[in-house]
Amino acid sequence: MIPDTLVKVLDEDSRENLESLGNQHVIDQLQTFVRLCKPARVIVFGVVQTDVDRIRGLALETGEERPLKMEGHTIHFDGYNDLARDTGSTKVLTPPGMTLSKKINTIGRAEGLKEILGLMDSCMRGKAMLVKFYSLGPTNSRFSLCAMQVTDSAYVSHSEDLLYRQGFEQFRKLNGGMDFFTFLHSAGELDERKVTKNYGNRRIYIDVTDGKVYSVNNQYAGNSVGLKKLALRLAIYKANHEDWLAEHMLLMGVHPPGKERVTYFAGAYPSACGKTSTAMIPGQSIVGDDIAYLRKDKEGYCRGVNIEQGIFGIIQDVNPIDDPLIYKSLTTPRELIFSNVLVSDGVPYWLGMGRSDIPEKGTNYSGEWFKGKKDKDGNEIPFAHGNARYTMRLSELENVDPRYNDPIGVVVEGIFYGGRDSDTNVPISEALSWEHGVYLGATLESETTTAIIGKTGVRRQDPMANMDFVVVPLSTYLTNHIKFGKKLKQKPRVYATNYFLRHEGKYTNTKLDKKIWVLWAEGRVKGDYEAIKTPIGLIPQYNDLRQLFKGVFKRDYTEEEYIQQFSIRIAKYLEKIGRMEQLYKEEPNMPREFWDVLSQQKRDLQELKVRTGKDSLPPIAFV
Ligand code: SPV
Ligand code: MN
Repeated sequence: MIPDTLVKVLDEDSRENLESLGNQHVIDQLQTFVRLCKPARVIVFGVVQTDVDRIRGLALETGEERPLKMEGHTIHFDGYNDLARDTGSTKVLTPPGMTLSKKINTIGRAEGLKEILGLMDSCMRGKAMLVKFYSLGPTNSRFSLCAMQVTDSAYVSHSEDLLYRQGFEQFRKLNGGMDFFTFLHSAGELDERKVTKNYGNRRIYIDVTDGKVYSVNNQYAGNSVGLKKLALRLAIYKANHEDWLAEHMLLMGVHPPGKERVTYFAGAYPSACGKTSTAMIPGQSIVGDDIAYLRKDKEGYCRGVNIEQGIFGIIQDVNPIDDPLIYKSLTTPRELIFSNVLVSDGVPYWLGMGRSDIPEKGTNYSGEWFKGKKDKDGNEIPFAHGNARYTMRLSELENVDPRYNDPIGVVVEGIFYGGRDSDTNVPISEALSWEHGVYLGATLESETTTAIIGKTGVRRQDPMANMDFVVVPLSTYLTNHIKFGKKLKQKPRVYATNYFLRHEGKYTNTKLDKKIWVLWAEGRVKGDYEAIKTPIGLIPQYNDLRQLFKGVFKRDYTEEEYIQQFSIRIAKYLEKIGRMEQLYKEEPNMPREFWDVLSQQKRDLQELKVRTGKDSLPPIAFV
């Protein structure tokens, strides 16, 4: 039964769609949201393609997106203070009795609900409430979850149409059940640039026990697009109460040259640590670049699916040399949303795009921009933002993996944990065991960048690149990882990567070198290479890398480079262990396995330091 409150604001199609969905829980929630947000009208989208086209049209109509010169391309701007994930305003609602790690931002459920519902009161006055149904993950799959997005932002809806699979039919298959996530979002009042006005009242509150997220007064997709990082938080909660993993991970097929095989890897990298460019390494295939669900299959293998079908990628430094595949996709006609780049004469420009003819004026995230424009603190505003993005479907890419939509997922044989540090980790190492692999994930660190609001250049601890999203105690999350692997018959091998090592201030590797590390890991999984055992893990032998560099890039990789890159920086690793002890001693009930690995490494490294009197040892010392 559709109540009168709803009937009054629904058009004929919307009413039919809602009726054919056959879910009273959906109707009840919508009724509550309509009473709260008081939209002028409600559009409930169904299954037909015209609905998908209509949303893009709406985004242009409302002015949240503007057309660019290239066919299918549009530009969207977020507010000047809303250009990255806002961890400060994002909180988990905790009912009485729930305690989370100190690192996780929380607010009492009753208090938080009162606050956010207060902020959302009448937030859609005069606007349309858009209601869409999606599938997180491929449809007809045991991995996938149903998600309902309710928003007043056509940009949010349009982004979701590019990024996620349509799920109306999947919702119908719930047969009226309530096993779905709900995301209620409002961009709030917009100014003449169609940018959120009341950004000071930005809030993102996660109601994990009720499977809902409320997000208000923001537009940046990491805060507004429910199915992305908001759903990841709900999924992590669900996964940790069941027996699977919801991870901030890419999925890719690795194709060693000259061999007829593909080996699938997952990979977690904090923002701006090379995740998308790893997933897009030339010659490999992409299944997903951001979020994966992992489950054990009947045979005991680890299987993974991409819960998305698109990319919301950082555009800075995408140029024909470093990221040729993405660059090509961004400069040819297709349905694509740019955000927070510079636009001049309908052409987008971004930082590090490799062009020397950047215009001296145009429109950017600060409004009308001109070279030399300063912000209110007197700092010069760059022509484009460092966290500017592009949003497009994976199917647009020529390197999309043929199985990216496979409902049974791909067998994950390896996992990368990729940090960003200038002075500690070697470019690639292999974990000594699954438990050591969990340790490598748990001790991931990155030097901060613009993808998270805050200072840049500070080391940030980011377990499994998931710190912002873990809504259970960290110890519970890591225990779940250890248990997950223990149950597998065929455990993925785990690798730590670091593409950002420096020597005398300069990067020791080119951006393309990651291809070699990835191919080496693939060869390890398949038994092609021996490795050198060190206290921090297994590292490559010089000869294997030399041959890989020669074969792939026709480049002579010198022994000097190898020693510089793969020396074990004992003192630095010990400093890192110190930071990890600080972080994790705050966590009650940490899995014993974590402390076992940490103590072992500490002992080995200290013993090595005492024995050799050295702060750093070349690989040869371990042969
Ligand atoms: C990331 O920064 O990890 C992203 C973009 O994938 S965001 O949606 O902001 O999380
Ligand atoms: Mn991400």
